[in-house]
Amino acid sequence: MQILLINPPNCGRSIPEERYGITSVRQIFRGEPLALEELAGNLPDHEVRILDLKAEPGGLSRALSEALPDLVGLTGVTCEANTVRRLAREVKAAGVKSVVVGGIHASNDPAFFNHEEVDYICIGLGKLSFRELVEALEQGRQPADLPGMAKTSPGNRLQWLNRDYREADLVSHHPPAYQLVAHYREHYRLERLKVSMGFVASAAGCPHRCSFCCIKGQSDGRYLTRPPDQVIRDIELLADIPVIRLIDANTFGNLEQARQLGEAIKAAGLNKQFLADVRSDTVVNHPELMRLWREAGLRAVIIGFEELDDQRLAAMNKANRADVNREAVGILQEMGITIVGDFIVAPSYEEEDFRRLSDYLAASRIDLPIITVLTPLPGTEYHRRQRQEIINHDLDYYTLTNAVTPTRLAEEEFYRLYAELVRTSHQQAKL
Ligand code: B12
Ligand code: SF4
Repeated sequence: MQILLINPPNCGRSIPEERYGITSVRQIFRGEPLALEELAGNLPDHEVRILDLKAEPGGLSRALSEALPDLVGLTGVTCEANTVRRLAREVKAAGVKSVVVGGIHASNDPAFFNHEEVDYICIGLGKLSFRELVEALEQGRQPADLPGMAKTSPGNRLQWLNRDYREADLVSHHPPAYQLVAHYREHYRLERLKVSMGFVASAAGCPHRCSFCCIKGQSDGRYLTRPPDQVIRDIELLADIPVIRLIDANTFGNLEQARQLGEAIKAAGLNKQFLADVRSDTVVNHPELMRLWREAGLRAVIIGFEELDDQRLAAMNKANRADVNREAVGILQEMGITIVGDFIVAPSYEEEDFRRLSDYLAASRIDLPIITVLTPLPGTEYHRRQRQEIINHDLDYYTLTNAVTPTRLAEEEFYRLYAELVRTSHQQAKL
């Protein structure tokens, strides 16, 4: 079967830019479409191409005219969801028989794609369900009972069988088809350090349940890990790439597995630098694990600090404390590990809250703060709680840099203070 997998272009709209001419909060991120490479790697008997519209924004008509695929698969996050539907319409209009949508938005809000331009919606990890679907379509069947794969039924309530996600659903014995994006490789760079960066997955999901986080939808709340030898195989496939981003939401969610993977990477002598997500309580409770990973090449970590006080952390169900966050920064700094710190400003922020965060960041040893706006992402607990408060339902704005619930300050004032915080924290960045 001829399959075209499409990564949507960089998209998303900005309220501060459109209403107040503030352009400084707009962010452009780059990286390879690992989800599509993973799906393609599991379809070795088919002719699969990957079109990365982030790297090649005008590439759709070229890709469709080169050879009309039998099936198109699209991925996307929430701010890309409208674009994914638009792309699906274009693809259908070109005569493609089957269109399948998956990814983090489809997994958390599948009903959004229950429209005629989409045939199937993949809910969760989906590597196995996608292969099963491709095989069925090839045999001329249109299954409506594949676990983890909803058949659309526009106008009706979307129904599907849940997939009970297990390690087997990671299908790690096939590596991602990195070769399919070789011609885009120059786009996948860590701009700040001017180096090429590759993505590798070692785990899926997260054992925690922060109320604002959409990761639960990836594997129906399970935390699943891949065998170390298969992670190392993937790292080795990215032979010429010096920096590897482990894209797991939480690389250290299973301590024993993380220890084994760290040991294995160290023993393999891969000579790579790694960037991975870790919680601050893991750092504080298991500094020996961080030390091991430092020796294995861990160059930088991304930590969700989110807020400055315990009350607000508790309201997010972060299951962590502000003093633990502070202690983790000290431990990592002593080990020479660079810290990228995520912080979330709430639409309820007042001038004093912005000032407090600004003072904290100026005094802290966090190398690169990333500051987003608290957003009720569909599928999250926070969305369920805030549903009635949402004033902006256009998913183009769900970039995590817009307030989609009312700001307590006058809106323009909120964005001016937010933009100022982003600007000064970038100026002070040590990375
Ligand atoms: C790498 C990454 C990126 C890369 C994406 C590379 C690309 N696709 O071009 C870059 C750096 C470009 C990026 C950008 C952004 N990102 Co980002 N990113 C991630 C990260 C760290 C990993 C994603 C990943 O590769 N996962 C690995 C793959 C294998 O898993 P997966 O995507 O879930 O895919 C599996 C299944 O979903 C399924 N599947 C996926 N697609 C499809 C398609 C089909 C057809 C099928 C059948 C199945 C299927 O199969 C896959 C294999 O099992 C996640 C956090 C995380 N740890 O997951 C955030 C994350 C996805 N990003 C997020 C966000 C918000 C953004 C940005 C808006 C920027 C920002 N402020 O953070 C931009 C959006 C781009 C834009 N402006 O248009 C949020 C999304 C929240 C949401 N619901 O929207 C996440 C969850 C992080 C977070 N803060 O919570 N991101
Ligand atoms: S620890 Fe991180 S990945 Fe896990 S639920 Fe919380 S925010 Fe999401």
